[in-house]
Order: sequence, then structure tokens, then C-alpha cells
Amino acid sequence: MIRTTCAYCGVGCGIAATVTGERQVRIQGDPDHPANRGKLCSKGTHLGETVGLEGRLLHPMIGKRRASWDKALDLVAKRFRDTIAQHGPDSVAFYVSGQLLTEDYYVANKLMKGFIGSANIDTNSRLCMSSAVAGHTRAFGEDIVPATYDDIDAADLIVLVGSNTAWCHPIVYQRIRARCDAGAKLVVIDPRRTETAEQADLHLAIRPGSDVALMNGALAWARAAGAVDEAFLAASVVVPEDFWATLENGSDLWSVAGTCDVAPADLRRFYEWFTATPRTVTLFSQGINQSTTGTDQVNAILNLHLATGRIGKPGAAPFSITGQPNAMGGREVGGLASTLAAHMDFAPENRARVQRFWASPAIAPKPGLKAVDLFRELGQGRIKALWIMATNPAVSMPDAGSVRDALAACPFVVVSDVVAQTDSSTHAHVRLPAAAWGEKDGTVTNSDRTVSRQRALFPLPGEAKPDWWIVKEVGRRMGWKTAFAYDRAAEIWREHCRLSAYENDGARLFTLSGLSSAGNAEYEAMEPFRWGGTPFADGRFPTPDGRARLVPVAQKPISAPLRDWPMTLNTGRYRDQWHTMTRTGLAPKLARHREEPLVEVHPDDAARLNLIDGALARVGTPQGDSLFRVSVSAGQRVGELFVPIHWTDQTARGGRAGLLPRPLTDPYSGQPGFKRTPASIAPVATRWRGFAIVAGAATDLPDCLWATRIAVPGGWLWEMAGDGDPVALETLLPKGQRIEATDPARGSRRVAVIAQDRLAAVLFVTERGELPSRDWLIAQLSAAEVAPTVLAGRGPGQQVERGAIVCSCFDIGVRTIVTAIRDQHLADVAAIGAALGAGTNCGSCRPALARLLAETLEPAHAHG
Ligand SMILES: Nc1nc2c(c(=O)[nH]1)N[C@H]1C(S)=C(S)[C@@H](COP(=O)(O)OP(=O)(O)OC[C@H]3O[C@@H](n4cnc5c(=O)[nH]c(N)nc54)[C@H](O)[C@@H]3O)O[C@H]1N2
Ligand SMILES: Nc1nc2c(c(=O)[nH]1)N[C@H]1C(S)=C(S)[C@@H](COP(=O)(O)OP(=O)(O)OC[C@H]3O[C@@H](n4cnc5c(=O)[nH]c(N)nc54)[C@H](O)[C@@H]3O)O[C@H]1N2
Ligand code: SF4
Ligand SMILES: [Mo]
Repeated sequence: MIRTTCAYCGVGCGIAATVTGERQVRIQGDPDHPANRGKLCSKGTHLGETVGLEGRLLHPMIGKRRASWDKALDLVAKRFRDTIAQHGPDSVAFYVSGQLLTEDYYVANKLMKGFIGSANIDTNSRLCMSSAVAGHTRAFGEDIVPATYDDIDAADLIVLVGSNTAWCHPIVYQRIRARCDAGAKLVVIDPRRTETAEQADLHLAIRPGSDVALMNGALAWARAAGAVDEAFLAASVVVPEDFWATLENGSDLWSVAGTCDVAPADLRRFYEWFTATPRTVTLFSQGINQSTTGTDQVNAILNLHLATGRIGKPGAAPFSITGQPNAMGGREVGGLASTLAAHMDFAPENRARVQRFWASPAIAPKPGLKAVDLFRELGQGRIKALWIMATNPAVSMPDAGSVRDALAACPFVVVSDVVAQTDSSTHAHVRLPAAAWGEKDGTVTNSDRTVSRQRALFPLPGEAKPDWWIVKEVGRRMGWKTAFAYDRAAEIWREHCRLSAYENDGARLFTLSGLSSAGNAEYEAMEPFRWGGTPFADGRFPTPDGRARLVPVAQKPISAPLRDWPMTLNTGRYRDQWHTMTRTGLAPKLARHREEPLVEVHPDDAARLNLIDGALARVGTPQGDSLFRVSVSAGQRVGELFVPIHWTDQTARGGRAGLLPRPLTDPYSGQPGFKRTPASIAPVATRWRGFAIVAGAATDLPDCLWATRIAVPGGWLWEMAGDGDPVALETLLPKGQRIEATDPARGSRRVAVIAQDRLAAVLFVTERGELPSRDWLIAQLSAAEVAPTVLAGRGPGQQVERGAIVCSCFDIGVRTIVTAIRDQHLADVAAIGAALGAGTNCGSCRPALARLLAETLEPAHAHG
């Protein structure tokens, strides 16, 4: 058994992994890890399905040709060196990721900022939590997350702002639920009625972008009610002269209710609960951060906690929960273009100190380009060599179409990735094979400052190498042999710890001073630990005067809908997929919760705009457009759309959320506003729809209007629709014996391909007819012989229709659950678990089960 940390989100769950074969592993939660105490969500539970080598990049590639490591590394070093010699250090850039380990991140940051001498290294964390970083720095003087998960266990009121925690941080959510079961109240502030919101004591479906008004109103209310902690303010906080005047303006209940578009009674309930509950934890993520006013929104939350003294005490804290597994490690090494290293900025004394420590020839003189600016300059030809590591900007950047154009035009693009083909690596001149989760070895820091080890489970496959190794090799080949002479991750870790403590008299709270002497064996055996204790418990903050700052922030006017773009587009995540699906997309168990990218739209809008549930629609913005399948949902506000971010050119035609958002950013953090883009939506007519199930490796996308691909046991399921001739779908079918049936009256065609006596593929297409359930046909891929009824799409006897998968651990579908609730009179989630098993393993589906119960038992009050 090997103890490691989950590959995915910032909860940072510990995993106990047992390798059971070549590239096979049994995954269990680590009962001794403080973040999860043995639990795992659906994504962590099914990590074992993602460790195969299908689709991996296993060799360095120059263009389309395999190259030796020596050739590839020499080329990268030479092109960067030459570009710098000709155009200066700011003509090159790295774009890195919160999915790198701390050791990888440290080496990349050191190479760019200390040796190349530019700060043009930014990270996808810019898109993720840079507004939190900027907000913390404005309020506390340093980017410190004051909360820990233990605070959840001690809270009496938990406020989730802009966070779909039940889907995106499921194990934190389970901790929240446990606390609610013990009596704490849960308030969810989100324009959508998410599964998180459905279970809340109070859901405020606010107008998007109105969070500052909401928080300022809460503080004004608390102040009027005498809940401001005057003693704490006097001792520990600087209150600017205009602070209260700015705050009070427009902050009465009725004005806020109008701005936020919520019922005054609901708002009042929140304000009263907040005022009355000293032990309040406010967790926030992308609904707050990903906004052109994200930093102000963060500070509005921090103001609320500072002014009421709800910080540095158990159960009382603002809590920025991080998305990626090592977003926090990236902050610690200083991997953002706007930070230098180890929680130091670009002040002259910091630059001198870091340069001294690195004994480096150069030190970045000023902050570098933030992601959106970086890709803009790339497009304008000012960045001439770019190295992308562990991120997929051609999908995940706003206005991704322009990012693709910029990548295509850049003279030299290097991509380090674990998979061979991504929408970004299509544009790479050099692709470098990185070690993946299960092979890499180092440390990550989760949302609550707990540092854990990720450990290798398997030997490195093919020629894959750890990211730190790749970067240090390039550093050495650029001429800095001793500075990049690392042999193992532990050496880098020790250097990182030493830098955090270097000339640190306590002015920087981030320090790992005790750990810099850890030997290799100690590093190997390192237990999870949290740095920073309970920050601010002594009422002191890392500012020159030791006091925090209240930051006056005012609600910006929210623009009225535009004539041509009357809708507001929101983007975000699905429960069982991770970002661009390069890894979760491999797991059949995770694929069937949401099989296709849906655009969620309110029933009133659907009726007005002729959008039909299950049909296709085109979502457009000034940046681009893409098709989505319509899902009519009362959980949306009128005038607002929601689409998921996960589908790419590798997995779908259509469903491309990244093409749509504007590249507009917050002025302090540079974080793009992904959640609020003026958009339009219109129905798209198709002549036919169909699906294919194909055994074996994934094939290229067929040429039709709509096609999405998901993994199923033994192969792939394609869902398709189009207006042309479905003959283009033939490209999906392998060679073999064919049986076929057509029904001209319904415009239907059914094909099965048999190879070596087994089912190799089926294709079902229809213009006016029905399509059979996919489940039985998928199961036939694994059958020893081909069923005679294969073209009927069903076996003999009664078919059990599962419907969309709700419980991915036990493959239990919505129809099975609803039938059981009705027939067996199940009254609660536990009863469903006892009857079907659903929800008894990872628990990620328990919010969905609760909703199905409510809908089935009280259809009149059903939620969409
Ligand atoms: N399943 C899954 N989990 C993940 C990830 C994943 O890809 N899949 N990614 C991880 C990463 S990197 C991240 S950053 C986190 C993100 O985790 P979350 O932040 O929870 O996820 P999102 O779906 O991006 O957005 C959160 C919510 O913000 C709401 N929102 C939009 N606009 C506003 C607004 O103006 N005000 C308020 N109050 N709310 C608003 C949206 O409706 C949405 O429900 O998830 C992590 N966990
Ligand atoms: N519209 C919209 N866009 C968004 C968001 C949104 O809410 N809405 N959210 C934003 C946020 S918060 C985030 S965090 C980003 C995420 O967006 P990305 O970072 O672009 O998404 P990933 O799919 O996680 O990309 C990680 C890449 O690294 C590879 N990889 C995995 N592990 C390793 C490794 O160890 N080494 C190397 N070298 N490569 C590895 C994967 O195969 C994959 O190609 O998306 C952002 N974009
Ligand atoms: S909550 Fe789920 S995805 Fe996040 S770290 Fe834990 S198991 Fe992994
Ligand atoms: Mo993120």
C-alpha cells in the first residue's frame, strides 16, 4: 500500500493505493489523512480507471517525429537562448499550472525569474484564484488563507458564495453536511440552483455580479445591529476614512434586494443569521474570483469577517477554497507573474534577497505578463517562444479562439503534457512527455495549507520524465549547470524550504524553516502537515504596521442586457469531469453522469426562444459560437445560460465553452470574468440524430454538426446529430462483417459490425424514429458472442431502463432510483442506500438522491 494524494481538486484527499498489476491500482481513501479521513468523491474513487497508457505521450516529439530527449531538450534550450539573445528576456514566457507539484513549480519559477531574468511565467491559477491572492494581499499584507477545514467542524453558520461545493469540492461538502446535521446552518449564494443550493437552509439566487452589494449590505446590517467588533478594529485593523461612507451607500435592505434581485425577506434572514452567529465560515470560489470585479468581491467578504472580528478564531474565517491539487503550492513558490518567490513581491529588497539566495545572474526586475495579457502579446508577436506545462490554454483561456490563433502564429511553442494530443499541443513545435499522476513524486498543498506527498505508484512509462527534471535539464542546457543540478525532488524541496525561511525574521508568515534539513528518507516518509498554524489568532497581520486593512469597495453598476446579446452566459463544472477531460474522460464510470455538454436555460426563455429540451442550440457571443444540447432547467434564472467547460476538439464537435467568454479581466488580479458574458442563443434544426458504439481505441471525430464521445467499458459511445448526409459517420465503423437494417419511412438505419465473432461497432441513425437505450448495446461490447437481436438494440425479455447515471460507483440510473422510491416507499437518502446501494460509497450523489426524493415524493414542489 502506498499513501499518496488525489490527482484532482484542492480538497487534497489522501489516498491509500494498492498496486494490483501492471498499470492497475486499487484506490481507497486514506483514513489517516486529515483532509478526508478515508473518504473520496466519485472522481477520486475512480482514479484507477485513468492510469492506463491509452493516449499518453510517451516520447519527446519534434513536430510529428519522435526525437531523443537530448535532441528535444537541446532544441528547447537553443531556441529559448537564441530568442532571448535576439529579443531580450521578455520575449519568452512560461505558462504553467496548479497541477504541477511544488518541486516542478519551484524549478520553473527559478529558471524564469532568476536566470532568464523575466517574470513572464504565469499560471492557470491566474484563471482560478488570483483574485483571492490579490484580495488577501490587500487586506492582510500577504496571501494567507486564514481558514482550515477544522473551522468547518466548529462553525455554526456556513456561507458558500459562488461555489458549487457539492460537485467541485465534494469531500469538503460532506464535512459541511456533517456539520449541518449537527445543527449548523448553510446559506448558498449562487445565481443557479445547484445541487449545493438545493440542500441549503437558504439559497440566495442573486443577480450575477451583485456580490459586493450583498456583502456590503450584510456588514451594514451587522453594524447597525452592533455586531462590529470595535475592539478588534481598534487594535488590529486600519479602517480608511471613507470606508463606512462607501459601505453604507446603497446598502439598506431594500436597495440591496433590488440590486441582487432577491426577496427582501430572504436577504433579511441571511443578514440576521450572519449578525447573530460569531462562528461563521464563508467559503468562496469561482463565482467570486472569476469576475472583472473579483478582487473587490473578495475584499467585500474579507471586510465582513475583519469588521466583525470573525477571523483567527475557531469556526470563524473567510475561506478561499482552491480548485487545483496544488494551487496553493504554486502560491507558496510564487509561480504567478505578479509574485516573485516564497510570498515575496518585487520590492528591491526582496529582489536582492532572492537573487542572493539563488546566486543568480539576473533577477526579474518587475512583474511579468498575466495570462490574458501574455496570450494577447503572443498574438501580437511580442512573445516569440512559449513553454506550456500541465495546462490546456487553447481550451481554458477566455476567447480561446484568439488564443489558438496566437499559438498557431508563435514561432516556437513547447508543450509538456501527459497526453499526446490536446487542443493546445496541436500547435506545439516540441512536445515533452511528462510523468502523470501515479508516476510523479513530490508535494502538493491543499486549500487549508496542508502539505502532502504525492507518491509514484508505477515506474515511469516510455520515456516520460517528471516536470522538474525536464525544466532543470533545459536550465542546464541554457548554461546554468550548478543552479539546476537536482537529482531528486527532495533536493528541490529542501531548497524551497530554505528560501521560505531565508532572511525571514517573521515578516513573512509563509515559512517551512523546520523542514529544510529533511533527509531523503524523511522526505520519503513525510506525513501530511499544515503550515501557518492559526494565522492572525494574535490579532497581528503581516503588514508593516501589523494591522489588516478594510478596503472600501462599492458595487459596480450591472449593465443591462444588450440588444444583440440579451442573455448572460455562465460557465463552470460537472460533478464527474475534470477540466478538459484528458484524464477523467478515460473513466467509463465517470462518463455517464453527464454524457454531453448541455446549455441550461430557464423554461420561460426556452418557451420564448423555441428551445426544446434535448434539441440543439447555438450559443453565441461576440468572441465566437458553439453548439450545445438544450437542457430546460428551472434552476436557471431567467435570461441566464450555463454551459460546462469540459469538452474539447478531442472529444466533441460543439460544446466549446472556452470560445465564448470575453478576455476582460479584474484590474487588480488580472483574473478573467468567466461567469458573465453577454450571449445569444438560438435553436438549431437537425435532420437526423444517432449514436455509435465502437470497440477499441478512440477514432477521430466524424464529420457532422454534433458529435460527442465518452468512454464506455471496452470502447466509446458517440452521440451525434446532423443536417447533412449521415454517410460521414461511416468513418467511425471498423472493417468487418456488417449486418444492416433500414426503415425508409422513419429515415432509420441500423448497422452492426462484427469482427472475430464479436461486436466491433453499432451505428443507429434516425430522422423520425426512436433510438434504443444505449445500455444494453454497450454491454454487448463485452459479450462473448453477438446477440441475434443486436439490430433491435435490445435482448430478449424485459429491458430495465436505468436512465442517466446518478450513482457512478454502482452505476445506478435515475429511473432505477425513482422506481425504487415509488415502489418501495423509500423516504430518505439512507433508505435508498439500503435498497440500492446508491450513495453508500463515495457519497457524491447524495445531493442528487435528495433531489430525486423530493421530486418523486412531492412532484408539485419539484425543482427543475
Ligand atoms: N467536478 C469537478 N470538480 C472540480 C473541478 C472540475 O473541473 N470538476 N475543477 C477544480 C477547480 S480548478 C476549481 S477552480 C474549482 C471550482 O469550483 P467552483 O467554484 O465551485 O465551480 P464553478 O462551477 O466554476 O462555479 C461555481 C459557481 O459560481 C456560480 N456563480 C456564477 N456567477 C456568480 C456570481 O456572480 N455570484 C455568485 N455568488 N456565484 C456565481 C456558478 O453558478 C457556479 O455554480 O473546482 C475544482 N473541482
Ligand atoms: N469558461 C471557463 N473557462 C475556465 C474556467 C471556467 O470556470 N470557465 N475555469 C478556469 C480554471 S479555475 C482552471 S483551473 C482552468 C483549468 O484549465 P486547464 O489547466 O487548461 O485544464 P486541464 O484539463 O486541467 O489541463 C491540464 C493539462 O495538463 C496535463 N497534465 C496533467 N497532469 C500533468 C502533469 O503532471 N504534468 C504535465 N506536464 N501535464 C499534466 C493534462 O493532460 C492537461 O492537458 O480552466 C479555466 N478556464
Ligand atoms: S474531493 Fe474528490 S477530487 Fe477532490 S481531492 Fe478529494 S477525492 Fe479528489
Ligand atoms: Mo481552477
